[in-house]
Amino acid sequence: PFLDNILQHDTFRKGAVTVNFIRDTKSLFTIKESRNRATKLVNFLGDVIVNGNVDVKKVDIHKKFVTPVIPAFNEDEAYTKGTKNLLTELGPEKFSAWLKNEKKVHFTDTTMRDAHQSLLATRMRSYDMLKVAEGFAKNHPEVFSMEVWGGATFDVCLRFLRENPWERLRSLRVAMPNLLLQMLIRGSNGVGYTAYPDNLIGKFVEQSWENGVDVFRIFDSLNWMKSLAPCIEHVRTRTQGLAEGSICYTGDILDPKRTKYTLPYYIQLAKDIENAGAHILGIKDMAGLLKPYAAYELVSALKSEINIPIHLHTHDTSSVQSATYLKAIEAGVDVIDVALGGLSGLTSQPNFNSIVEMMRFHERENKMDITKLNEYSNYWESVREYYYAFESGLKAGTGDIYQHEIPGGQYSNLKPQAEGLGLADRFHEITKMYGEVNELFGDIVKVTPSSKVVGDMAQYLVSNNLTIQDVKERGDTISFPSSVVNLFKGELGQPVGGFPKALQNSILRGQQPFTDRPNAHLEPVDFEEAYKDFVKVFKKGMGRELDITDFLSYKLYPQVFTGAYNHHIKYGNVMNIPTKNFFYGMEPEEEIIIELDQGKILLVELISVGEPNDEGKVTVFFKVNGQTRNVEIQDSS
Ligand code: 3PY
Ligand code: ZN
Repeated sequence: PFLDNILQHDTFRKGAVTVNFIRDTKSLFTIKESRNRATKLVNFLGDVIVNGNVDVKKVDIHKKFVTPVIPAFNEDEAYTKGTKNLLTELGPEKFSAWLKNEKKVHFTDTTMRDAHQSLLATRMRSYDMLKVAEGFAKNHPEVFSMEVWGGATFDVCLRFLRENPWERLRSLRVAMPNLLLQMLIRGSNGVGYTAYPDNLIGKFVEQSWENGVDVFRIFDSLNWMKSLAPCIEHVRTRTQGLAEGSICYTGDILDPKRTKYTLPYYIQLAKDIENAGAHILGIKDMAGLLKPYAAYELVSALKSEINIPIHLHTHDTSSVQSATYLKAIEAGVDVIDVALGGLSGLTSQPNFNSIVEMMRFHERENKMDITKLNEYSNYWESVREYYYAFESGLKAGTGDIYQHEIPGGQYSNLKPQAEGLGLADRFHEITKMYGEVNELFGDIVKVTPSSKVVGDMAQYLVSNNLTIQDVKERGDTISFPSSVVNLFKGELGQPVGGFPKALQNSILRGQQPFTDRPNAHLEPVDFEEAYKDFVKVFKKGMGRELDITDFLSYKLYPQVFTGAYNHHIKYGNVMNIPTKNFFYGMEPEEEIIIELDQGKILLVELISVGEPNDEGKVTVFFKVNGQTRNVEIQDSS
C-alpha cells in the first residue's frame, strides 16, 4: 500500500513530480507514523468495544441502523457561484445592499449547527457533515448561508467528540467554497459562558474569518449594546465578513401588560445595532416566542426604521413557527433560518423542505431543487439514528414556552439534565420554576449564557424543595449556585432595566457588583509570551505543528482543550471514525474504513473480543489492512 499510495497520487500520475514532491507529500512516506496512528485508532475502537464510549449513557443493543444514502452529485463538475463568490466580489457593504434589494426570500440552513445543538445535544460529528457538504453546495448553490459553527459546537467538539473545531471549519470551507459559512458568537462571551478579554475575542473573530467564517451572528445574552458593539467592530476591522448584529427576542410585543420588551424597545435596539456598523440585523428568537402576528408587526416596523437587511431565526418548540415565517415574509424579511426536514421541527428550526414548498408559486419564491432537497432530508433522517443516545425524548410541540420562555436548545437539554439529577418526574415543575425565576430576576433576556443561570437556579430550587417565596424571605441564608452569584455581580453585563436591588443585595452579601463591562476587568492576553508558554506545555503536538487556533481553543477552554489534547495523544485523530463505531463500537466480523489522509485508508475488521484476564484486561483482535492486530484494553466495569 505504501508504494500504491505514491503511484496513485495525483501529482505522480500527472508526471509532475519535482524535488518538492517528498516535502509536500511527506505523509505518503511516513509509514511508521501511520502504523502508530493505526494502533492508536484501534486502541480507541477497542476501548469503546470493551467499555463503551464514555459519552454514551444508554446503549440500545437492539438498535438497527439503515445506511444513510448520500445524494448524488457530479464530483468533477465545478461549483456554481453562490453568495460567497458574491461577497468576495462586492465586499460586505455592497453585499448588504444587494441582499436588501433581493425580492425572493433567502434561506440559511442551520442543519449543521443549531438543528443538532437543539435536538441532539450538539453531538453531530464532522464525519456526517463532510459526507454531504460538497454535494450539498453543488446541488444547492441558491442557499444564502450555511450555519455550521459557533454556539455550543465549539465546546462540544473538543469536550465530547474529541475533534478540533477549527479542523471542522476548514474542512467545510474547502467542501463549500461557493456558499457563505455562518457562525454564532455570544458577543463578549465568544463561544463560552463568561466574559473574555477583548483582545482574545478580537483574535478569535479574526481567526474564525481566516479559517472560513463569513457571517458572524453576534448577540448578547442580555441584549447589552456594550457587549454587542465591540464584537461588531472586531468583524468590521479584522475581517472582510458580514457582521450580523442581533436582537434577542423575548416576551410578547402584542401583550399590553408586558412593558419591558416592547416594539419601541426593539426598534431602538435595532437602530443601535445598525449604528454600531452591522451589515445585517438578526432577529434571534431563541425560544420561539415570536408569534406570527407579532412577527408581522416587528418586521414591518424594522423594515421602515432601519436600512440593513433583516435575518430571522426561530425555534419551532411551539410548532407554530412556520406561520411566523409566513407573516415575516409578508412583512418583507430578507432571510429566514431553516433546517433540513430530518433535523427540523420541535426545538430545532422549521422545516426547510416544507417552507420551500410553502413558497412555491409565490412572488417571493426562491426556486430550489426540491427532489434533491428531500434526498438530503432523508440522509439526515438516517444519520440521526446514530445519535439516538442524545435525543431529548420530547415528542410534541408545547404551548408552555410562552409561560417559561426556555430557549430551544436549553429546553431539550433540560429533560436529560433533570433525569440526571433524579428529577425526571419533576420536569414540568422545573420548567414552571424557570418562568418564576425569570420574574424574580426582573424578567431578563434568556439565552446562553444568561439562560443557563436561570436554569441552574430553577433546578437548584426544585431539587432543594425551595420556593420563590423562600428566596424572597430568607435569601441571605441560601447558598446560591455560583452562576447566579456571578450574574448578579455583573459578570455577564447589565440586564435591561438593571438588577432587582433587594435580591441583588441578598445574593451578593456585601460583594461589590460591577456596572461597567466585565471585560474591562480582564487582563489582555499577551499573545507573544503566552503562546510561547503554550507551545512549551503542549510540545508533543498532535501529529502536526500546533498553531494559533489551538492556542485560542486553549485560552477559551483550558481544561477542555487539555482533555482533547491528551485524548489525541492517546488515540490520535478520531474524527474520521464512522459515527456508529465512534459511539457504539464494532460487531465481530464488521469491517470499516477509516480515512487517514488523502489516499490513505485503514481497513479495520473486528475479529473477536476475549474475556478479561486476572488483571481485568481484555484482548481485542482486529485485522488492520489485512494484518492481525491485537490490543489489550483494561475493562473498567
Ligand atoms: C447558543 O448561544 O449556542 C445558542 O444557540 C443560543 O440560542
Ligand atoms: Zn437558535
